[in-house]
Order: sequence, then structure tokens, then C-alpha cells
Amino acid sequence: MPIRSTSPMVVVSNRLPFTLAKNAETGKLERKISAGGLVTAVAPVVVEAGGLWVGWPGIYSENGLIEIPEADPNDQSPTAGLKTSQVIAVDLKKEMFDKYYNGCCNACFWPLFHSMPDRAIFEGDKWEAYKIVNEEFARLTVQAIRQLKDKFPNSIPLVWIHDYHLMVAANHIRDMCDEEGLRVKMAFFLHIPFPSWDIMRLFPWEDELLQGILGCDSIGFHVEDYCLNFVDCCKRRLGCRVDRDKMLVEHNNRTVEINPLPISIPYERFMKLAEEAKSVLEVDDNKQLLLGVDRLDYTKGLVHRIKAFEHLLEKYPEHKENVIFFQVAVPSRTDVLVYQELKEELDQLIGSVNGKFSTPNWSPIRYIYGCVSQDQLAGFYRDASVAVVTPLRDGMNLVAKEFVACQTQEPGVLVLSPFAGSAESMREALLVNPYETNEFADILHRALTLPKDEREVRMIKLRNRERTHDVNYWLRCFLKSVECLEDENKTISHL
Ligand code: ADQ
Repeated sequence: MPIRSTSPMVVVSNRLPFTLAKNAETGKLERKISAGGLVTAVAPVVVEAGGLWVGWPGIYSENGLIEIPEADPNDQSPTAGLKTSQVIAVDLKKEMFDKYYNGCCNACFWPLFHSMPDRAIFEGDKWEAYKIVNEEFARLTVQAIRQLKDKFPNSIPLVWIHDYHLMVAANHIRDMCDEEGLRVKMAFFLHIPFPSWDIMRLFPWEDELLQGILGCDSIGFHVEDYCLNFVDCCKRRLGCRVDRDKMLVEHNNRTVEINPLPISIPYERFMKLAEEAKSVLEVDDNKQLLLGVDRLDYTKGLVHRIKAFEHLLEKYPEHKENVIFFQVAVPSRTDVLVYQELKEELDQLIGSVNGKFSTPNWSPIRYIYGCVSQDQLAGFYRDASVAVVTPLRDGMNLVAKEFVACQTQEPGVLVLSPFAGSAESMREALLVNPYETNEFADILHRALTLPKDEREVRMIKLRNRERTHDVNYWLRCFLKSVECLEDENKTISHL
């Protein structure tokens, strides 16, 4: 049963749900599909409810104009139904985009919100660029709202703003709508953690940031802790009246609702991929596979993980020649120095562990630095004995959930960091503090030697929970929280 919104929706995100790229032969712009869970879940609702999507298309315009092509007729992706008229591309100059995206979003908000303030760079000109870009997104969002008003004059559009790139767009949208007498409902969802007050107050322009987020009527975070952190910041920094139990914040004579909305994955799709995937990893039946799958990012704890694996081989030598650690790391933010340094550090560490322990017939670590297809990934998840998901801090972490969905054969074990949002509900995982190398090695040993009946019990519970709380459940919860979930037996009222 498709999920439907009673209001036409405008989704606003840094990136459009597909990127544009020039075809080398024809020179024409084409849509390149993104396969993330968010796009898979949200795009059909936008298509179905006749809504719009506002975002950056991944390219810079040559003449101030970006023409979005229609989807390829063979496109089977969830965004194929999004017509050109349903997409608004935000055209940004390269210099401005660099300051906003690299300078402010990635060099400041990313580390700060992951509670790594020493890595955060606070620069006034980058913050100014961030605000200008947010204003531009706001301007185009209002354009989208006007279009919806013409098309559906009797309904109030729902604007859903995503993530840390767009935290100060809402008030601009509100002001412009007020001026034109346009009614609108606004929601925000943050995909990364929201840190404690003590971290947040390091941001020199915290007031403006909090007020920006409070421009929305409804604010969602993955888990309750992040919600409470936000409520505390509003109280302590802005002096707002708050209700911590009901998660309400009063601001500018409005009551803003805060909701925990744990995101998830398209469970059935991953399960099906795993059932159909070929086994591509040539690993003897008697060897156990430990698996890591991450973007190459310092928050994901890759160096800590490899050090713990090294310690496992030292402390429990019986695993030598009997286990393989398979790490897949997607290149990420490759033009940023700290990411280049992290890659070098990891390359060296993996080289030194392999040099230290390899025998003529065995190397302990296999490492792919690159993107792999989702069906290949599903096969890796299915064939792994242990998934090692140990970020130093992570908003949610979808890899833990994808692994569980793909465990369609011999039950494996999930080793999970308590600092990932997913640890809040995935209670049957083996939890480990990634900073404590000795304990980490012990937990890896325990995971590798856990009896089958215990693995089974844990995995069944994990799978049942993720199956019912999948990405569609998340979307329904969101629409319910903003009172826009269409009764699933009715047709859409605003059409
Ligand atoms: P990310 O930091 O990107 O997301 P995560 O939730 O783990 O982290 O999602 C990563 C995605 O990339 C997964 O779907 C995974 O399958 C895919 N992926 C990873 N390595 C890959 C590889 N080598 N090849 C192909 N695909 C690969 C942010 C937040 C998270 C939050 C999500 C969603 O940082 O905390 O869970 O948004 O809200």
C-alpha cells in the first residue's frame, strides 16, 4: 500500500534525489540515480502527492541556467516518476558552494555535531556564506510553494527540510510566505546527532542557528537523546520555555514540537537482494569473515577498528589463518585534507597489519577503497560472520540495519558501537566502546565464538524489529507527527 501525504510536499535537501552529469558522447545532461534509503522512501510520496523537490543538482551552471532532463525511459529508480516540473535546481557559484559546503557544513558542523570540537573550524566568512546559501534555498522553496498553491488552492503545503546543510532556511521561508499571505507547514529532520549543550555552545553563532531550526513547526531527530539535547540548548541559550516530557519548545509565540524519528532502511529490498546475490568472496568454508562497510570518514572509527583487529590476532592467536577482516570504504570528501590524511593513515595501518601477520596462504585484511553495488553489498552482508559497526559517533548508521536485513542464511553477529543512534534500539547486538582496544578485541573474539543458538536468538529479534520498523514505518511516523498521513484506505484528499 503506497504511503500518501494529505498535503502536497516540498522536500528541500542539499542534493537533489539524483545528480546531473554530462553524457560524454552527446554532451547532454543526464540524471544519475542515487539509491539511498531516504530517496527510495520519500521520492514516491513526492511523486504521488504532486509535490516538488528543491536541491543542488551536483553541477555548476555555465550560463546561469540548469535544465533538468526528464528521466530516461528505462529508468526504474524511485525518482523516475519525478517530472522535470517537479524539480527545482538550486544554482550556486562554485566559490559560494565551497564556502558553504566544505567550509561551513563539513569543516565546522560535521565535526561539531559529532562531538569532535577540536576538529571544527569556526570562520565568520564561511558562516556568512552558509546563511546566503540557505536564503537562496528558501527563495526557491517559496517559488515551489507558490506553484503548489496554484495547483492545489485548498491545501496547505508541507515543507520538509533535511539535514545540517539547511538549518537556517525556515525563517526566511516563513517571512516570505507571511508577506505573500501563503500558508505553509514546515518540518525539519536532522540526519546526524544533535550534540549536548556544552558542545553546542562552542559555536559562536549558536543563537542564530537555534532560532533558524525553530523556524519550523516540527523538528525530528533520530533518537530521544538528540531531541533532549536540542530542547536543553533552546532553554539554556535562548531562554525558551520548554516541556522536556512532551518535547515542546515555545518560541516567538509559537509552540514547536520535537520528535524522535529513527530512520531505517528498505528492509524487504535488502533481504531480497541478499537472497538473490551471488557469493563473490572466495573464502574457505572454515574461515570466518568480519565485515566493515563505511564511508571513509573519521567519525566511523576505522583506525580504532583495525587496531582492535590487530590486537585480536595478538591476544587470541587461534584466529590466525582462520579469520579475514574485509573492509569496504567508500571514498568521501576526497578534496578535503583531513580525509586524505585519514586515507593515508588507514592504508599504512592495513599494510603494516598485513605485513606483520600474513602467511603464504593468508592475509588477514582485505580492503576495497571504492563504491560497490548494492547487490554485491547484500552478498557481503549475507556471507559475513560478524559485522563490525563501530563509529566513534553516528546519527543512526544504516549499515547495521542493512546487515541484519541481509542475514538470510547462517546467523551472524552484529558488533555495534553504543555511540551510533542505532544502538538505542538494536539491543541484541554485542556493544563495544571503540576507544577501548583491549575490550574491543575481547568482544570480537566473543562474536567469533558465540554459539549458534545464541546467534540465532539475537538475530531473529534484530530482524523482526527492523522488518517492522523499516524506512516506510519511519515515513509514516513522520507524516503522522505533522498530521499529514493519508488514511491508507482513502484516496488523496487534495488532488
Ligand atoms: P552516512 O554517514 O553516510 O549517513 P550510514 O547511515 O551508515 O552513514 O549510511 C551509509 C550508506 O552508504 C549505507 O546505505 C551503505 O550501504 C552505503 N555504503 C557504505 N559503504 C559503501 C560502499 N563501499 N559501497 C556502496 N555503498 C556503501 C548519514 C548519517 C547517519 C544516518 C544516515 C541516514 O551520518 O548516521 O544513519 O545519514 O539518516
